[in-house]
Amino acid sequence: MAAQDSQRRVALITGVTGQDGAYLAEYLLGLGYEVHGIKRRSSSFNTARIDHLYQDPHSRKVPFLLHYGDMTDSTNLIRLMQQIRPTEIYNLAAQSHVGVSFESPEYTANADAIGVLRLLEAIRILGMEKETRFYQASTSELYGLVQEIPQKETTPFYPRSPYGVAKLYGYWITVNYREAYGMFASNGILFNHESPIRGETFVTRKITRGVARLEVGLEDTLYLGNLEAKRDWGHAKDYIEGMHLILQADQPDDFVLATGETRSVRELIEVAFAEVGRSIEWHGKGVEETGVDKKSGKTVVRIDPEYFRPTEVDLLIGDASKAREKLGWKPKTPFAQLVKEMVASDLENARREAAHGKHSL
Ligand code: NDP
Ligand code: GDR
Repeated sequence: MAAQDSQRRVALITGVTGQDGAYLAEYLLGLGYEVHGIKRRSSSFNTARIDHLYQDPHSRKVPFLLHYGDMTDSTNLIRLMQQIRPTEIYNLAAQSHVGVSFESPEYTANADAIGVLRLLEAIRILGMEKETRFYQASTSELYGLVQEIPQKETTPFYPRSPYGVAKLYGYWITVNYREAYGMFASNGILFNHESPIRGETFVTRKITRGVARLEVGLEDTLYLGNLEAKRDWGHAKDYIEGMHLILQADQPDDFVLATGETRSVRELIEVAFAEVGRSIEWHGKGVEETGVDKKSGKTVVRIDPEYFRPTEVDLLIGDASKAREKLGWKPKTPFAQLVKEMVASDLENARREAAHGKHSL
């Protein structure tokens, strides 16, 4: 590598339009990286989470460039890699919804499993093994059926969805290319992380958005699935810093990022409603269960069996000691603060919608 090349800090982020991609792009721009992102062609705008990065004059000091692409298209990925020659790749693109992966299992495998192989092969085909570091967005969904708690890097995997199985391939092909070709290729095994820009169909955002819309009078009832599932929920902003640290380590390796705390979906609902001064009383059992707002006496939560998954992950709680010891990473945002921030942001959105209505065609 030329001396000048070793100074280059050029990141390629797949999935830049998603929650993590948006936060990571902003973070890396702040560190002075030239940032390239891959976005999919869509019939409507899909860059809402990163539009401000164009507008923010502070971000204009370094280039932020978007390229059309798709994890299912090798030709596109190889061409972009050749053109950009990134020093760091963050592979965040994925069909990331566990429930949807049961509906679209083959597509999920194509994007989430073979997509990882396509990127690793692009590095190899272009002879970039020594100049490019690779981060794979692995997941606590790999643990699936509980084998050990808390879950850590050495806990056996037992995925419980087409998403989890596809991500299992992504995990192992990353390890294999590291061992076979000496690549700097690392997995971040991240437990659930959320934020005000979390996709609206993931349970945290669905709940905080639902609470806000109920409060403002845009909706009456929040329909949910399994209330007993337990997750280790952290803030996405803390986790993207961990992704960056993983690629700055001396050696490529695999790291769990988690808070070490777990809560059920039911507890999350209670905490979110408490943010707007409401407490929930539970009635009935199973799919007949309802959540009643004590203040108004109205039923605000109902169960819709459609949201149950054929196989569920019951309990996730991570042990991030390795990341703390080797990378100096630890989560900063307490759960209560995360929920507060999400409800406040969704209240603002709901009030804006109530005042101005939705855009129509
Ligand atoms: P999001 O669903 O918010 O974002 C996913 C991104 O991938 C979007 O930019 C999406 O584009 C893009 N994408 C989907 N399919 C393709 C494709 N075929 N080709 C190119 N781009 C594609 O996910 P998060 O930001 O929450 O997660 C980032 C990554 O981390 C994902 O891989 C996820 O599986 C993984 N992960 C997430 C965790 C979490 O708690 N958030 C925990 C552990 C792992 P578009 O905007 O057009 O849909
Ligand atoms: P998860 O997140 O499956 O953990 O995957 P999600 O928020 O979708 O579900 C968490 C738990 O809540 C239960 N649940 C519901 N889930 C959704 N989406 N909608 C509902 O109405 C509902 N009711 C109950 C689910 O059954 C589940 O047990 C997320 C994604 O970001 C993955 O990409 C990532 O890999 C993992 O987190 C770590």
